[in-house]
Amino acid sequence: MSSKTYAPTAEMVANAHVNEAKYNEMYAASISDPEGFWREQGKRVDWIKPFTQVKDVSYAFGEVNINWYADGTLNVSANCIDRHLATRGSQTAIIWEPDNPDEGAQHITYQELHDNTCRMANVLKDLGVGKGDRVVLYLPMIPEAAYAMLACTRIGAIHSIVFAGFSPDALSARVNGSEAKVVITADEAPRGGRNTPLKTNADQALLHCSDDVKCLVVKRTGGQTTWVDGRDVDYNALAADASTECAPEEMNAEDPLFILYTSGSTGQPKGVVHTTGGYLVYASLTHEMVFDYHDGDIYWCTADVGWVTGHSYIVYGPLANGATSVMFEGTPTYPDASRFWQVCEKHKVNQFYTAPTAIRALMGQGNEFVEKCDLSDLKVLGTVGEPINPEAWNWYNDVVGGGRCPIVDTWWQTETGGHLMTPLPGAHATKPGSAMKPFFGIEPVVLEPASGEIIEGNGVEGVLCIKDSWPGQMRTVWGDHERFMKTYFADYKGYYFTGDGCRRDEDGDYWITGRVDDVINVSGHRMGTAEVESALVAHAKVAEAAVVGYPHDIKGQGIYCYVTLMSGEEPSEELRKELRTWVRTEIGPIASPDLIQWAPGLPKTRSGKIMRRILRKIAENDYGALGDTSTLAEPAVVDDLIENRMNR
Ligand code: 6R9
Repeated sequence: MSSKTYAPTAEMVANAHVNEAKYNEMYAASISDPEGFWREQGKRVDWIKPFTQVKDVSYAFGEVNINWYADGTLNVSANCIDRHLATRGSQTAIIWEPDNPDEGAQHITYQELHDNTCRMANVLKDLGVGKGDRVVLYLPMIPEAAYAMLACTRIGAIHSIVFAGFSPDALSARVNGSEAKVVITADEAPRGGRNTPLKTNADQALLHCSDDVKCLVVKRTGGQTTWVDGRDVDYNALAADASTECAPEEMNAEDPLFILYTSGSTGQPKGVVHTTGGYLVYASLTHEMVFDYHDGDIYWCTADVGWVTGHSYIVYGPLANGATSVMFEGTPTYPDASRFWQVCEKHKVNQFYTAPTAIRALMGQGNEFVEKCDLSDLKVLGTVGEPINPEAWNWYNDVVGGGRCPIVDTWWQTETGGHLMTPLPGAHATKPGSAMKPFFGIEPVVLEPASGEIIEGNGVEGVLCIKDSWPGQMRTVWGDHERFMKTYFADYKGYYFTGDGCRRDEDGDYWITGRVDDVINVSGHRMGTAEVESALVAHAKVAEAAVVGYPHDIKGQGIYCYVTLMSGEEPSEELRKELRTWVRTEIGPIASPDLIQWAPGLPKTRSGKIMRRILRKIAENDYGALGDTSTLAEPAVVDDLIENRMNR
């Protein structure tokens, strides 16, 4: 394991918000006096009624209850827009870069953001949306996605964004799960030169939803085909006449801000709930510190607003800080593998934040795509979503960053609202692949997986939990507080259980080793193996299925499916294709199986439990190390699976 460190340049250290001494001092203060630390940080946002209480948290199993700034009131859109108008009304808030570069970028000022957000808010109000109502967004990466998010916060509605790559089935499940009043979508979503028929997908989804749900349709390409009178509403027509003023609703700090569905190890995706005050404080503080954002910088996070990264680090964090945030509709390789770097050059990007899967894909295309662009404005590079392998890290550092831009490898989760572990650009010498240090207020603990005992000292490995709360933490699972407690607070009592494993090296720096549960991470997209399994067994010809991850050069992990067919069904290449398409329609293209192995039987214990450990080893091509197989009901099943494994 590489232990070479990369120190920030003297210039970076001198200009950064936080150098090493300041990090040590602030971190120590945040742990010894969390109340005092977060009281001070709470002042980052504008309150309508200032808070007097800071933290009121119980991690006690059975009564988990998380509150921050609970008696304060505020409005998120006022913090992200209105409070900047006096000083930066004509500053660009969002630079929108379309899928096709020939279409030309848009620069949206804070004043324009205000006017368009208010228009959207008024349209939603006219549709009967009010405080506490849910609105589902199923949109391309267009400025209207940001307007819609901010418009919801303006009127106190709770948004739930469904990534445009999800299928109609996944969309209807989320519309129903959150009992949304309105779905906001667009005619089509251009990505990588191809158009996804979003409205057509929404039409299919809405067949399975209440007739009362309205569909607000934004025009993107003009490729509209169907229209359901009485249900579908033309956004552009209404927005043209809508007022550009809409008073922000006074919200309690603990009122829900958004729901975001994410995958876990069991069952269907759960609706992660974030609330208003603590989330905004945390998103804004981490955005400024972790990217070392300074006034006037151009900041670009390549994520989609359908993921938590897009929520916290395209919209809420940057806009709360009055930043200029780039919003990109396209893909890293369209029109060619130079696109990211051309956008960096064109908009003089200073902070660039992307996922390891994109870095690996671009690294494979050759350096000339990077080298032909002027990347001299870059100051800080970031990665998120999955562990980054040292080879990709080094390429990012050397070829993209020219060896002078610190890489912030940010570890966090949908549940955490913002970064929990990451180096800070001016404070830490980095190590390729290490998330390095806890952020302010975060106290990681490494636990013995079986006993839950704390493992002290350095050079240790175990499961990663967090002691105590931070303001950006999720508060509950939508409609199911029991599930919230069971998922995060039951296995290791008194701690927040992250689901990740980690190593604390000899220097005390942290390395995330990956999920310790049945969650896999495919191209940085989080997926429960159980979801893919239930999609497979929903197919008439499938009797049983077990899904595991396996190492994949570009995606990080690929989806490996063991499928047992109904008796009488014959395996064939056509059926493989059919099952792949089936899973894509059930969940979405991101869940497309990479490998499907026909399994006459699955390895099970005598009590009937599938032994996933063995399936994982076979998929990893590590069948020499199957471990204890003595509890197998039918050992011969394993020999067959090894014999016929897919990725030799
Ligand atoms: C923000 C986001 C969360 C899971 C998390 C972990 C993995 C995220 C990582 C990382 C290693 C990093 N993960 N960042 N692993 N290094 N820098 O990705 O949220 O989609 O909820 O995924 O992603 O396994 O538990 P989410």
